[in-house]
Amino acid sequence: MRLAPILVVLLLCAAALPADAQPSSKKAPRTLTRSVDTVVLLGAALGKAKGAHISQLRVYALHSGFLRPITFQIDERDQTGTFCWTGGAKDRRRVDFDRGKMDGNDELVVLARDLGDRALPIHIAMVVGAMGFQEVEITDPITKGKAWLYVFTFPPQIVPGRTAEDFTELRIKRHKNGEETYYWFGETFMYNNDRSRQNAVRATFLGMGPSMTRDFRGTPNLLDSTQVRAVVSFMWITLVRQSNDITVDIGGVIDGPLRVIAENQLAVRLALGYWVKAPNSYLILWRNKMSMPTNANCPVNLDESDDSSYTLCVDLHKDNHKGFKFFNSHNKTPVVIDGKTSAAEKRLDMAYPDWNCVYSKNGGMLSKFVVPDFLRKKKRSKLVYIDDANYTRHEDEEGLEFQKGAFGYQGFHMDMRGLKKGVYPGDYVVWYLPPGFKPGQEQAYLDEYRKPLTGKSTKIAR
Ligand SMILES: [Ca+2]
Ligand SMILES: [Ca+2]
Ligand SMILES: [Ca+2]
Repeated sequence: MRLAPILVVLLLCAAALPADAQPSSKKAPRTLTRSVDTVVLLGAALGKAKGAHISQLRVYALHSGFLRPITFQIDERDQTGTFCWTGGAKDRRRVDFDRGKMDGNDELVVLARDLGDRALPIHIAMVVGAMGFQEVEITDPITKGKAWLYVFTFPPQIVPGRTAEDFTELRIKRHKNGEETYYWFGETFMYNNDRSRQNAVRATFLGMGPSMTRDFRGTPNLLDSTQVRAVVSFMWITLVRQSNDITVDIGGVIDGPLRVIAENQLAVRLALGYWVKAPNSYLILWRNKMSMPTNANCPVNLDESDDSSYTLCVDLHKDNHKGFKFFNSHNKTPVVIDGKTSAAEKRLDMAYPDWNCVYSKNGGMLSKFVVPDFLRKKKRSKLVYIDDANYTRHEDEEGLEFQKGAFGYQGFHMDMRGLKKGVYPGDYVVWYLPPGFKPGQEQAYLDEYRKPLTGKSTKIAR
């Protein structure tokens, strides 16, 4: 009860405020309209919050004249930029050099939809017990719309509890034979690799549900599977590597309320002792998407002749594809996915797309395969789209898919002929669209990737 007098004084201050003098935020209301984004801010942009112990920080936003706690996550990175893994492989775990304080390369994560109006000193004074605070102004680089958040520091004895929401979760089920199933839970979706257990991130089940659902038993599976096919020709040999030859193990993990970051330990054996690996690569699960920033290390120079390519596609479920449509950056008029190739589908512009989208009234997927420009522009780089219940692919013959036929099978084909040995950065992003999605709404998601919200520490208005 040592703290009681301080609290009493603070409570009296708040109580002394006459009801009709309720501070208004009319001076600087939120003008930020973006709401699908997750915002990532470097510690360097957090002013006075830097140097504080992370366990003593809480994040607030001003709504209807009151500062209220919002859900946040702080992930530390060490001096080499490596995330300070708190879970996953034991030998990958580490602590930051400052042992848990906020420094320049640590990252604060918040949701754009939670951000609020700009606070006045009178609002700040109502946050009981805080030792200090920092205002952070968030700006949409496209519209210049603004919103604010407030990072408060509390004495260790009286740090308020955290909000209870946990939008992202990775659950790993270990089977008796040593295999593992990875369940990736977002806010309104879950996918797992249960039928392809050597690849932690290959989806063989996708379910969509109401916000914060964790039980997907009885939820229809929307997918057959994601499928990858790599062809590499070098030193007079041509190798084909399919989904099942590509192993993705997970190293370190950080599993917070707003994102799960997992180290991607991808490995593909070529031949002659050559392996494709992916140093400094991640699988990141967000509230409404999965992103996979990857540095692919090509260990050999690929031949100019013969085929060298990488194909990354998704096939929908043979029964549960009904009601789905497809459109993309080059084909804005949706075509119907029904296992039959229509005239409109035959006329699709097959140029390499910036993005692809499949959607129904129950939700959908918006995907982007980001590859180096010179590969995207190669002549044979293109869209893959097949809607034909009788279609048979290589994968079918080799038993790598689970259902015969192609139902809105779509994705990206990247030409790699002549690729020089080296490390190539790329990213694969899939947003899981909530029910009610309509064409045109994809722009909000694409803006998140193309023009992320920015933040800087500011002094409060007086
Ligand atoms: Ca750090
Ligand atoms: Ca730190
Ligand atoms: Ca069709």
